[in-house]
Amino acid sequence: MLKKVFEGSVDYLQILDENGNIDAALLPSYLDDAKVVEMYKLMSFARALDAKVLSLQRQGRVATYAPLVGQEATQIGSALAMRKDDLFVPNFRQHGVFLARGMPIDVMVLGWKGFEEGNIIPKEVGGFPMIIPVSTQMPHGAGIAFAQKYLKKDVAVLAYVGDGGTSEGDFYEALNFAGVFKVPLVAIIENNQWAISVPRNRQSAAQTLAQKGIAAGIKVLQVDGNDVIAVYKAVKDAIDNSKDGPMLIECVTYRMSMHTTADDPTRYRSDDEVEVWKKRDPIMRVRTYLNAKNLWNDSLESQMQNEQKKAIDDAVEKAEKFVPDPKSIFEHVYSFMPQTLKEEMDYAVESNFFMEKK
Ligand SMILES: Cc1ncc(C[n+]2csc(CCOP(=O)(O)OP(=O)(O)O)c2C)c(N)n1
Ligand SMILES: [Mg+2]
Repeated sequence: MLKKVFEGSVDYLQILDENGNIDAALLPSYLDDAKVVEMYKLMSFARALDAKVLSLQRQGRVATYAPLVGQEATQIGSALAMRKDDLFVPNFRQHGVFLARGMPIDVMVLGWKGFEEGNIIPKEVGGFPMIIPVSTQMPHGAGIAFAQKYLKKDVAVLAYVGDGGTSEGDFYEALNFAGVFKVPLVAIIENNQWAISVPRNRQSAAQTLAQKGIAAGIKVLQVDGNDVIAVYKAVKDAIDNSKDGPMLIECVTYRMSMHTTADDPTRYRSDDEVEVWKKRDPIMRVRTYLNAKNLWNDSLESQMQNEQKKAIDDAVEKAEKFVPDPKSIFEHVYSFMPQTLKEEMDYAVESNFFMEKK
């Protein structure tokens, strides 16, 4: 006997195309004009913050930085879809998610300056600290989602991972666990086409990254990750259904800039490729849409830009006045601090190690 025992498919969702045209039949009824304006403002804010931090890094005023430019729709669309008590685990590029969830900008800047205090996230933000080891946040996310279910809380957990991160064992283990235990996990792949210098087509021979969830028995969807409305709808629907189990959403987007400030993308990718993606910009299409509906204009734009610039400049000024407690890098590692570490801590305190030497 030979019979087919499984067949799968992956849907792709786009609602607002790159020219600003909307697919009215797919526009969710719960999305009003004010929400789209909010999306536009937050995406612009995330981009303005990104540009500022990049320039601070180039001046030696913050340490290594991972730019988000190009990925605003994925980050803002998914963050705005979260309910008040929902939680999220980021990797290292989700500054837009933090911004949309109300993370104080000056605290984010502290993190980029390398201070532990930048990892103190207000509870209402619902975020966990950024992580560097690729994909380790995924089992955390699945476990946190399991805890919500165990505690009978109606809380969903969003877990962000890159295209590169989907090749890690942690990614599959998290999805497998989430599927078996039907936990309220919404796994979001930010497929920005690159994992440092490794392109998407070297990452996996699978036609989509979304289909990796099918093997785990969970719902999957591929979304235009540069369409904030599609991302919002996909994630909101996944959250609304999260009590019934997890979902994997692949957001197809593009990393317009370098991997981090330690990277030079011109060494491994062509300008032509970047030009193609420039035309798919996530912010421009929303502006075109809002302009056509008379919901936006140049004067609103310059007012917004001024407000956002002031908020960013004030936050940077505050962060630059921050005096770090040298103890903070030693404490909270061991419950009983080893003598050798204590000696190093005492030396750091006595010698004013972190203060600028005059
Ligand atoms: C376990 C592990 N391996 C390698 C690295 C080095 N590294 C940091 S980011 C990165 C690529 C991540 O690519 P992707 O998951 O697509 O996320 P993106 O940077 O594109 O947002 C690598 C290999 C690491 N931090 N952790
Ligand atoms: Mg990537």
